Amino acid sequence: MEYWNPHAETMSRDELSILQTSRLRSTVEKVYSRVPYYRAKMQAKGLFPGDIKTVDDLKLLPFVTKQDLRDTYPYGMFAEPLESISRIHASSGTTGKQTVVGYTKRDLDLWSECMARCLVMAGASKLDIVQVCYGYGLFTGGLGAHGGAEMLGAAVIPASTGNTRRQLTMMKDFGSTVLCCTPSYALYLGDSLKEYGLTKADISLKIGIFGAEPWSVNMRKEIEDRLGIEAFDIYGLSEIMGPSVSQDCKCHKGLHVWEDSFIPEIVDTETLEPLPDGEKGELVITTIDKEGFPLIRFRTRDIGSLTHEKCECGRVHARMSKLSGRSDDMLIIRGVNVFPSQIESVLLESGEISPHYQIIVDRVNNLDTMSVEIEVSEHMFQDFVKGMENTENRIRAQIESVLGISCKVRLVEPKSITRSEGKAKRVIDKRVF
Ligand code: DLL
Repeated sequence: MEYWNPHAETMSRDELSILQTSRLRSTVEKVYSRVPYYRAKMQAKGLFPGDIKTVDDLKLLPFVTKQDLRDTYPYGMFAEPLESISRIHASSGTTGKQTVVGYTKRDLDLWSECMARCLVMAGASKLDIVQVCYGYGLFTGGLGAHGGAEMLGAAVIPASTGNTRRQLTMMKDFGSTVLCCTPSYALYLGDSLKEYGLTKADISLKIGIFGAEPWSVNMRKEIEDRLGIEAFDIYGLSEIMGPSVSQDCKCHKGLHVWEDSFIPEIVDTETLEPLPDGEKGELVITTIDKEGFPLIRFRTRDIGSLTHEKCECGRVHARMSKLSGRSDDMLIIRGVNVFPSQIESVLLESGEISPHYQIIVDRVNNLDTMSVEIEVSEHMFQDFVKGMENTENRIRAQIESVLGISCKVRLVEPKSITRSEGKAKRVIDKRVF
């Protein structure tokens, strides 16, 4: 069994707890003294850093939400001065302000270390050729996977997204052995082999590291079969640390959270009380080894469960289940986070249509599609037909520029969208995860 960092990955639970306690305490002290937001929230609860003596005391601390990050936009939650920040990332797809995250040089090294552990956990080594088809940019997928593969000493192909023909040509000609991308794109690449006159025997891939969106065990099997690889599920989020917060090992029985850097908790979605192992709830993460942008009890909105049972792979780190949804209405479409409210604000701003709309998400040829059906108002419908296409195109362009992904827009007759007696059903998601 290979480990990237044998000591960090296989230390005893006792040793890990001691390490977590000391790192948690210094993180809490640091944010209390440097970030007014944390100080105010802790003071409101009558808490001082000294009250946090062990990891169990974590539950005393207040939660942080995405809204808190927006309220302190852009740099209000940074715990280091900008001169110490080496890189800035920002999350995609939020209404209004993005959430901005800063990494010091040491944070970037920690990120690469976590990613290198993930790669080795999947069986990769410095002999591999890693094709990274996650987007490079403010999205953390591309640069995150890239940094880890470089630290590992593998050869990295920074392919980024798009141009399937070129991706497959590179895969074949350059002899890529590890593929990093979203699971839906992996399936699409698998399907496209035939179209370009290739079979899985023409490529050298052996490992796939897929994440950024939910996917099922069945989908894993499909991808493995089509590309002739072993596929791994990698999790992360911009606010905490892009890809490599957790990933499954060769046992495929849950995703190991690198607990020497991130303490995971599962809380009840209603009461926000911590839940025991095995129970499903919202994943909350505290970073204990980050300098630039530490986060205490960040509510991820992702739903899953945890186990601290020892894994057959020998790693001590707790495992989270595959995620089974979110506690908010965020959709992930081709890896891009989309809030229905973003689409709604484009529609309302356009001022020419009625407020009845429906977002239909589907998976066609293994790629997510999104279409928006919007009712035109009665009085517009009379003389509308000729202007219809123009309006559809204009709204489509606005949505695409806000979200950064393509979609279809269709204007439909008045009263043709089913009315609901309670909350309007804005999203019809036909995808099966
Ligand atoms: O998606 C970071 C990432 C990049 C992870 C590449 C893995 C690979 P965000 O854009 O901030 O960051 O989106 C984070 O995506 O809260 C989950 O809802 C979802 N997500 C990420 N990985 C998985 C996964 C990146 N393996 C949000 N399974 C998270 C299910 C995932 N959902």
